[in-house]
Amino acid sequence: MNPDEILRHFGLTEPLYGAGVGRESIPSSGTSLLQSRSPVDGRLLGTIHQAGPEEYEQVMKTALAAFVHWRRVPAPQRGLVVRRIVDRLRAHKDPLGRLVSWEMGKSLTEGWGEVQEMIDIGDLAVGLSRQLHGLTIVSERPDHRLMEQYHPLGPVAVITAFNFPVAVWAWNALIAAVCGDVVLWKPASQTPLSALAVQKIVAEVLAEENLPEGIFNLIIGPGSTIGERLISDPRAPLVSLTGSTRIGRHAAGVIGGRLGKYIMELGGNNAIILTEHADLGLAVPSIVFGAVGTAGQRCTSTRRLIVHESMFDRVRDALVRAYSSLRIGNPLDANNHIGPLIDQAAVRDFAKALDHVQSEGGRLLFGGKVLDGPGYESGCYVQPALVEAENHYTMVQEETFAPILYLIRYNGDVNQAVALQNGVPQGLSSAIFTTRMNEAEAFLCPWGSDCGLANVNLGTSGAEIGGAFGGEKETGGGREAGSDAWKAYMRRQTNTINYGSAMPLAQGVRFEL
Ligand code: UN1
Repeated sequence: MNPDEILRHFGLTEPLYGAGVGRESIPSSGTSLLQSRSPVDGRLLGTIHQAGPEEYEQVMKTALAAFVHWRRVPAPQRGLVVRRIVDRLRAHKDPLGRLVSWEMGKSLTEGWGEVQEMIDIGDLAVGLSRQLHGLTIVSERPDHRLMEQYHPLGPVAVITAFNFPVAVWAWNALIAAVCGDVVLWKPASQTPLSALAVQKIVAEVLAEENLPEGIFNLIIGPGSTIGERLISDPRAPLVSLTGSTRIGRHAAGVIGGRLGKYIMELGGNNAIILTEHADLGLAVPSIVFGAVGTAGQRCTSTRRLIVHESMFDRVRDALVRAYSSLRIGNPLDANNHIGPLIDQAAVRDFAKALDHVQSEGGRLLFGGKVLDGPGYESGCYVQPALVEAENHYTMVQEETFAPILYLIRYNGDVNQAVALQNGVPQGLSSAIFTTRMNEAEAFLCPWGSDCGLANVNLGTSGAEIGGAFGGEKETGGGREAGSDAWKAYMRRQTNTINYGSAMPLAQGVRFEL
């Protein structure tokens, strides 16, 4: 299927509009156009009329009206609707995965993997729809009951990044939906067509179920207008934002200023530690996938490798060998390991970071070229880079969203490696390779890794959806996906019920009339 066929398959024929509450999108009154260009070969995939303030208002009003209905639907029935959406995603896995690959540039196996991630979280949400539970707590007063309930929260704003153009929506939207919320989705400007395809799939199911429009909504528009409106709108009690620390810091200020709730999933600077007891047979493929998978554009991508001095030369040589065998090119060709970066701006950031780190003393060990010539006409392909560096370099302290792996030596014990791993402002994902139990436990213990994700003998990326996903420090502190992350999408209410005939006060306070 070529991109035109995929878009036709999803009924995405021009004119395309950025605002949608149901099956038909809302024609935009504004004139702002957004072009989606494929980083694979530079072709124009489609042009979207972006939403303006009027469409925003229409979407928000429809969402609020839908919420009034949706929150009354019993949660297990909401789960059945999500189940139908998941069935439909299963049926569309191939074309949707392909569209993600064309529009974002990730390899096709990762494009399919991304749709699988949507399916997995959807399955989890269906199960969860029968498990939304609070506690009951013993009361200190006779004939009293104390309990907690979780109630739907309202419209949830979901702002997603280009690197997982559809899965991160699903983590948020499918969980929010079983919780009884409605969702307003603002996707990244680089990947609007993938979002439009998902909106079509979902709206189709809702129409078949005779549900009102406005449960799942899409608003494609510039961050400076639509994004700002979403974060400052008190009608959206929760904003879930995936993006850079810079954007997250701004949004957290705005949302915090109105005392709204947020889930932030921001930058990572993820490290793998290789101790002197690491099994390199396990470690090397994990490092390479972590560093070059999705062309280094996952928030969980491996950016730093902290290697014990005694292993350093062996590891460096093994990585140079592995990097030499990587095939870079069209991500829809299964022979290639790595596709393009998202756009030429990302390529410029990659080149700038490499220049900068070398000016700080970093040594380029392999790669780092911007590729041109046949197959690379889009100008978005680069050769992944290996750089020997030190942890305190400015560039090593920052997240560059590109395939650059910094190799850092240590010569002490595991605690020294952990201190280096923790010695950055971000705190998303981390990993250690060791066959020694005491080293693994030192990494996982309370004074070990300070990240939201900490793995033993596997890499930093590719988390399953069953666990809570997110990180500490500048990563923003939010948690999405599995475990009890659903609680953030609901409001908690504590209830005290008196079933006796007296009116005792708590804390033994006496008040008699
Ligand atoms: C992201 O890069 O924003 O753990 C999400 C992973 C994927 C999700 C990454 N399951 O790499």
